[in-house]
Amino acid sequence: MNKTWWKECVVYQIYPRSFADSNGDGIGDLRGILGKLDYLKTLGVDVIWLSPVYKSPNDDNGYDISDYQDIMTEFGTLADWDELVAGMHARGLKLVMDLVVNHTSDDHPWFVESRKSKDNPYRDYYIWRPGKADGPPNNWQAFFTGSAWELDPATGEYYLHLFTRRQPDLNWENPKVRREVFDMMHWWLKRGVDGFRMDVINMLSKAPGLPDAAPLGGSRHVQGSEHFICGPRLTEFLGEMKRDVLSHYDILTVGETPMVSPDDAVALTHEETGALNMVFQFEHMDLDRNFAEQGSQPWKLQDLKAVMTRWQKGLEGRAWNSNYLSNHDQPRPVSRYGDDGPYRVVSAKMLATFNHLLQGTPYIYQGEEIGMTNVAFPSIDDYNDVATRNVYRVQTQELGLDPQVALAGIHKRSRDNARTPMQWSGAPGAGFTTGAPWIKLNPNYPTINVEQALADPDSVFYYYQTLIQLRKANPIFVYGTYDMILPEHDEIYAFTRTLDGERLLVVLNFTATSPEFAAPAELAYSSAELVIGNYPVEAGDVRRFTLRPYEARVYRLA
Ligand code: TEU
Ligand code: CA
Repeated sequence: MNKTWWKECVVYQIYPRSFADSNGDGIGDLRGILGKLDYLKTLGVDVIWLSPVYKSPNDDNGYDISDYQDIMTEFGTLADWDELVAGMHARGLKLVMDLVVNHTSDDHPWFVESRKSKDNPYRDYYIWRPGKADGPPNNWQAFFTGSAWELDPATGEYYLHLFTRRQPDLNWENPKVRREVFDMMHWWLKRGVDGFRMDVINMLSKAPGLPDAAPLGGSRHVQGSEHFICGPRLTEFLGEMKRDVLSHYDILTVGETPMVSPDDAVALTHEETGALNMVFQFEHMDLDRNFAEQGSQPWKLQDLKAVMTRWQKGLEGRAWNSNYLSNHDQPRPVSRYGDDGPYRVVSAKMLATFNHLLQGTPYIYQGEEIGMTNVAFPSIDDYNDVATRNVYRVQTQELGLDPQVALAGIHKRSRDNARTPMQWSGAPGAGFTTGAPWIKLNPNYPTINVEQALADPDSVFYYYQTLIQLRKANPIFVYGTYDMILPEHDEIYAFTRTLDGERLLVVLNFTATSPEFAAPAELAYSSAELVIGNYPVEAGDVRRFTLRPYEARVYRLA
């Protein structure tokens, strides 16, 4: 397997709106990020991925872009951006930008032109169709509820939008669109960008004829997705992007790819032939999602083990995993896979051990490194996220769900769980802002915050720091082969990593109980040296021991 910097690095994701506010308007901004680079250096990460910072009317918090080559007014200016990237590079940090090119904002000048008339030169930049007698051109659904089509009165035709109606899909069949996107990518790369995280990049190619979809079922969680997930021209479009743009720079590329299998991922990221370095898969994120009810369901450790093992083995030697438990769209991992009550700190460390010991590049989402938790706001009015508000509206107004039940679902699933401001201190505004934050703080900021974490040698923060240092010092953390052991165990997730005659054993207790670990006979070792763990461990039998709640141990075997 080839050795590359993007396999060895650790990526930290920033959601700029919620990270650090430098001017007291309650909105995080670029100068706020600049002021925290030394904090990120202390943590030890190498790469920073910024969620979108481009001009946007913020229907979907920047994932609706109205100018790809300028900065969102509230976040600062291009000059601030230049200063930020210089500040990163001076500290040896790399910058990955979000590339959102499946769709634009409806405020983008291309769309403003496109909707004017059927013969406008920009008409074919988007996907327009006449309706059928009884409504939209087909039965596809949008991700954030409702039809994926919007009727535009100016021309009496519908345009396609897989996300909100203010996010019209670009027509990638049009070579002019591809040219515009590639030119824009060159422009940023020449300005100093070190890579791209590519939003819903596996949705660029839609099936010819845009046929009606089969009823929902299987792993397809949006009606119509079989006609736009990894569509017929996807590898061609990305191959063109690779030839035209990516291959000319030494960068990190990660595609966000909902609903893909390991085989799909290999097609996109194969060591020799793939267009991208890696993709974000969603199978582990979808285990606790009930698609039929747009709600939650309990997840089982057995399923998590099976999914992760399928990805680890499916990509082994052929492609590279990107490992994450958290991002700006997902509930907080400690509330979801761990315990946000008495075992918050140990379970956050156990999950960190898990994410950093899998083979692949680890991604950390802001606040994860101090064990930030979900939030339960008392009213729907406290929520900002367009997806959250849409689901609540449909559930309470169209499906007749009790508002309290709908709200309880939101507490579990809302994307705003990840978007409450970063908790820097216990001061009013949590050290995030001196003004009124754009979204409420999580009320636990007086106890869970960076200041507290930096003052406590036993904090989640320093555990992450140690994991990152271990990764840098031990190639086996990066390149070791993964093999699961004890596949049938309901409480323990255990696996080995092997490289050049060296072997690590990773033992993780995903429960608040105290299961016993017993090494399988075929795993031969007589001694084991603790590399890292989230509890003090005394000398004793290393083949058989009892785990404490959410305990994690990593041993080097001999
Ligand atoms: O998310 C794509 C995506 O599929 C999400 O809708 C995901 O299924 C959902 O958020 C899980 O709850 C990307 C961005 O990460 C997201 O923030 C954007 O809203 C979306 O694309 C549209 O650009
Ligand atoms: Ca600000």
